Amino acid sequence: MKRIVVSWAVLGAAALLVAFAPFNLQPVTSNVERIFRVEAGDFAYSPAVLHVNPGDNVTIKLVATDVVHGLYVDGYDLSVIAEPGQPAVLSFTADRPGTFRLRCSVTCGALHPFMTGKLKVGTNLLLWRGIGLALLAFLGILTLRSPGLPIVH
Ligand SMILES: [Cu+2]
Repeated sequence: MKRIVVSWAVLGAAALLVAFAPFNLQPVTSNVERIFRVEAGDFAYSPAVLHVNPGDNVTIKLVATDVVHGLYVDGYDLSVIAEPGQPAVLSFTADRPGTFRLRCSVTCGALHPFMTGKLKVGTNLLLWRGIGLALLAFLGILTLRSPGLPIVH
């Protein structure tokens, strides 16, 4: 009987750890070259969301398809401006995890303030936490079915 109580306490503690532990204190760095071709036109970026891992070397080739557009990366304080027919390149190391807004830095028309995108730097923590919790729930079911689960002692 005592064994079941202990194992549930262990599982509960593990669940809390998986759900709330600040894993991003030590982000997994990958140092991979990530090259994106981003088309800027019609008040939008395509693709609008860029995913990279912390530590990646990111190169964004900005291609303006109608008028002059810019791309400013919030948080990194970087920008680049591309004229039609003259792609511009922005390279940097994604050393700050988080989600950063991309904004057009050139007043390009009426919808210019809405010309935004996102740079997401980081592994998908929510996904991994979800997988971890699912595994723990599975372990919990095993514990229920066999009270003498050997992982306790
Ligand atoms: Cu623009």
